[in-house]
Amino acid sequence: MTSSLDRRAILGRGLILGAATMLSGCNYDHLNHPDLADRFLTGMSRWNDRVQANLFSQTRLAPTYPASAITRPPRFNAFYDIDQAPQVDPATWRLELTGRIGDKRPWTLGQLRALPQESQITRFICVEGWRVIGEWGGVPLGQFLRRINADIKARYVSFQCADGYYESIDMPSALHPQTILALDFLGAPLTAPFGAPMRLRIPTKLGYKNPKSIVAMGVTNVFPSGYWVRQGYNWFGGS
Ligand SMILES: Nc1nc2c(c(=O)[nH]1)N[C@H]1C(S)=C(S)[C@@H](COP(=O)(O)O)O[C@H]1N2
Ligand SMILES: [Mo]
Repeated sequence: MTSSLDRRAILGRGLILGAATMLSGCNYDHLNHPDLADRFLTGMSRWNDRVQANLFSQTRLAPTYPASAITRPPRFNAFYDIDQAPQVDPATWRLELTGRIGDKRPWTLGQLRALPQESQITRFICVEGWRVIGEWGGVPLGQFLRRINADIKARYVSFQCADGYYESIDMPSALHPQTILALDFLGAPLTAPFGAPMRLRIPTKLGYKNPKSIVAMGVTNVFPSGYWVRQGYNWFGGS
């Protein structure tokens, strides 16, 4: 019998693969019917978002692994080469808060480190076709959202990064117990290429939904989209 987790995984990947296939398949058609092709693709992708959101369960956990399974060395990816990663000064860095949040005072790294921390060994999947297992530690996002008195009935949580990257996730995924604002990677503070001083680690979603070097976080009902989503990737991005 196929477990619901397996079915969700198969369906999720199938939808993403389907969208990717159509994207390349439509390039030719695009020459003749640019508006129609764009509208069709965006419509399909938003439909995929809804299907995936309905299949998502806040209590279903992504698989965790033993320390022996950790991939070494880790694998870097961004829309630039590793030596171009933004250098953020941890002493002056602040997490800025915007939107539907009761207490919008910015947070220092020291304040975030003083909160209860959790760490987990999970699998990270990039749509480019590779996967690694790593250990990330930090502050559970759901606990943080409640602490800053965020409107957890709002639809989206958005993230802005030091390199201009941006992403957003649905509120149920933000409140998932394995979704963390990661400060540590492989047992040490995050390094610049891997998202220092803070990144989102969300093992229920694909790699591009894990923004690095976050400088601002917002809570909103207005669809914030994302860097790769604007270029045709599916927004929900479940793994
Ligand atoms: N700020 C920022 N975050 C980002 C990206 C990026 O280019 N900039 N790339 C995303 C993609 S596509 C992937 S696969 C992962 C890679 O994370 P890693 O370098 O820790 O493997 O970061 C994601 N978060
Ligand atoms: Mo990725």
